[in-house]
Amino acid sequence: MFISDVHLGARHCHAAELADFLDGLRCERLYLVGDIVDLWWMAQRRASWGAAHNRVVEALHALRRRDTELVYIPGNHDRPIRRFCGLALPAMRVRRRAVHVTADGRRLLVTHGDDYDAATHFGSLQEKLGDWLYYRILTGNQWLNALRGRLGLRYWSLSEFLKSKSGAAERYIGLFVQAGLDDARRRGLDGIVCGHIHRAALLQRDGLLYANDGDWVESLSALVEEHDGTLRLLSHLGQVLAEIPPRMLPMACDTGEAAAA
Ligand SMILES: [Mn+2]
Repeated sequence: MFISDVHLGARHCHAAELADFLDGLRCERLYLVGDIVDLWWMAQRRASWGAAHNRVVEALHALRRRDTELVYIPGNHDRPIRRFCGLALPAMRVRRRAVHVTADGRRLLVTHGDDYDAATHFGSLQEKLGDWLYYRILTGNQWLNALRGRLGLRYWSLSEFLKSKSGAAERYIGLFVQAGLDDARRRGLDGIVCGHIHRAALLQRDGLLYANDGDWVESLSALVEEHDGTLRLLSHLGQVLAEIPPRMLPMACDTGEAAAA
């Protein structure tokens, strides 16, 4: 399983939903694909660390006790943890990036995704301004949905709406996806698993796979690989948002037989 962009300690983190999701989870390995703890927020703002945030940490400990292997790949909001890359701590391994091999043999680059900010012309000033604006919009979202809730209307994401209406956001996302795929191809891999842009996706393009596990601020989603290599994007309630079936694997036996013949 892969999750990222939890932003623990930040005001807009949906820690309770994540804790519920992790409580029922059984998996061999959990990749924490960056921005898990929002050190940036906690240093710049007042940390909002409530009981639900502790429940997430406890749920991770419980997974560890159930023999789930934890791999932490720090992102830009938990960048200081990159100092520990390469270490095998008792609880988890910390890596700058990883290569995950699926059951059907696909080799996937696992990385947070902020490395592609340069490719999307997203500088550090824009990063700071973007973060500020993003959190402002999320706060607007909370107010709006509190009001909608009181009026008996269902949840509606203002920031998703703005992102889908804004051509600049779509262009940015397009450049990000392409930069990720280019990086995977350069490394001779079959695809990429990342996060960072808070836009969950699971797709194939030019023979490569692009998976973005989303976030726990808005999309509340995770990426899972089943035992046969099927990849699924799941909502926090377990709904399947997207799926890619395993690759057929006749090659190994065919070539063997051909060689024997
Ligand atoms: Mn990030």
